[in-house]
Amino acid sequence: MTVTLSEKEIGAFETDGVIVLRGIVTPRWLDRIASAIDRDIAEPGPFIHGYDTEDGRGKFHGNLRIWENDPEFNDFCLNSDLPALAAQLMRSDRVNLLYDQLFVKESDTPNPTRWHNDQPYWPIRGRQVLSFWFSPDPVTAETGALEFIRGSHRWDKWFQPERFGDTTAHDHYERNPDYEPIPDIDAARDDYDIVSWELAPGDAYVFHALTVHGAGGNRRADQRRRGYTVRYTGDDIRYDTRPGPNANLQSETYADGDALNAPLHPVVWPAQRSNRR
Ligand SMILES: O=C(O)CCC(=O)C(=O)O
Repeated sequence: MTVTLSEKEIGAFETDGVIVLRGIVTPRWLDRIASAIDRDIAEPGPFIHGYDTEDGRGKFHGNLRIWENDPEFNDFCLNSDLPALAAQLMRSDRVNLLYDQLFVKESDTPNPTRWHNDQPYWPIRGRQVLSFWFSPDPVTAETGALEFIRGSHRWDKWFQPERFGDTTAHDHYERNPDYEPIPDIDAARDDYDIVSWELAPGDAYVFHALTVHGAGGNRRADQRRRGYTVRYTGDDIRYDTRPGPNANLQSETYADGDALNAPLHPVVWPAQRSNRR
């Protein structure tokens, strides 16, 4: 049965732009997701965007929109408890799947994930949009736990997307004059309210699309960090044709200002009988 979140948890998400929910992905789902991740690494879907590692060590596999091609990710994104949790956190009557994404740092992969916020990468406007991020592996500071700047979603700043590293994908980001360059956060860490948590398998970070976040590399020689994230939108989200977003997330089926109502963004809450496999 889906967890009912407390007003305190929802309020913390609204104020801080990030919370941790413990034990929300069941062991059964975790097993299925772990196998699906390994399948995607072996036979990646079309949006693979692996990054070259900094000194040839380790491996950083990235991919997105994988739910469209893999039945396990599909079932999870559409039919797990996440849509009901997203509806509560966004106080939204309706939830659509935006897309899902992998960030797998194999053991001994030095690449950090640069500081950024997500919404500038996405062709949408509105406030009701969030991500769940979890891993079937234990996540520690040493393996690349995510770090967040608490409250940064309320800065209302849109930072210019940049690539996360040299990549096999053609992800060039058009400059948007309304976006700002991300400041050098690591050079002045004490000036920011940086928070991070270690995760056990089953725990998840939930964060707003404007919350600034990043991660260190995976410094452990014996521990993978298979990060999987699922993004959902709520009632107030509209398609936005501004320059800047990731080309693989744009769609010609929409005009500027449209609600997300194409099959690319299925309604997942209220639960739809047609989503059941
Ligand atoms: O897993 C990572 O290193 C980065 C994740 C991230 O940036 C995201 O899910 O938006």
